[in-house]
Amino acid sequence: MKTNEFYREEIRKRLTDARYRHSLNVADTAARLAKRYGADAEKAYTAGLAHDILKDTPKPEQRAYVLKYCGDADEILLTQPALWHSVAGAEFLKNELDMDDPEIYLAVRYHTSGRKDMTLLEKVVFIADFISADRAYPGVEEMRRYADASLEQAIEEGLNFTICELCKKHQPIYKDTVDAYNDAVLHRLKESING
Ligand code: DGI
Ligand code: FE
Ligand code: FE
Repeated sequence: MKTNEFYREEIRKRLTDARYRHSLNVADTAARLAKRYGADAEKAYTAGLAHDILKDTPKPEQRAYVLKYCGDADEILLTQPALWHSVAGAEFLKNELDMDDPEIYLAVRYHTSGRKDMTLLEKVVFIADFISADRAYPGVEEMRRYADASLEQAIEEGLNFTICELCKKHQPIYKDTVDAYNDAVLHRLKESING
């Protein structure tokens, strides 16, 4: 692991000003949610700052990192450029920038798709990306209220929104996104059955 200053500069130099501002906002929101829900606020901040590290890197380079580090990449992953920066970013941080924290790795790796059985830190970063100060889509205020009331509910709403948007555009849904959605819905259904 290198110093915070080292990572901050490595992240900043790879991003446009707007994307770096987004990353600072996600870091702040992730730290706040971490305190609210009992996750490690410092790790949440670092993961939030790092989550989009390769988002502005040329797509062929992102894909090359996916191929290099992710031997089991499936067809959907390999054909959906929007998914590459999270997988490539996590591997890049781990293998090329010596960031050796497994919890931060997972939070970056799954920040776009989610997955079944996300850790608390993964959930915090996933939702921070939806509600950071720079987000202005219709419904963001409602998402912010969900995030303060229940992380689980916010995740279900976020995944519902993402899957609906992808369906409208006739895009494939990555298996981890489907698993994350089913996980969130089943969690709620089981809770209502069990009282
Ligand atoms: O990097 P950000 O813009 O901050 O946000 P993000 O990492 O959540 O990326 C959002 C993009 O990823 C958006 O264009 C939708 C896309 N996406 C998310 N889940 C899936 C997906 N695309 C496909 N094809 N399949 C998914 O499961
Ligand atoms: Fe992202
Ligand atoms: Fe982001």
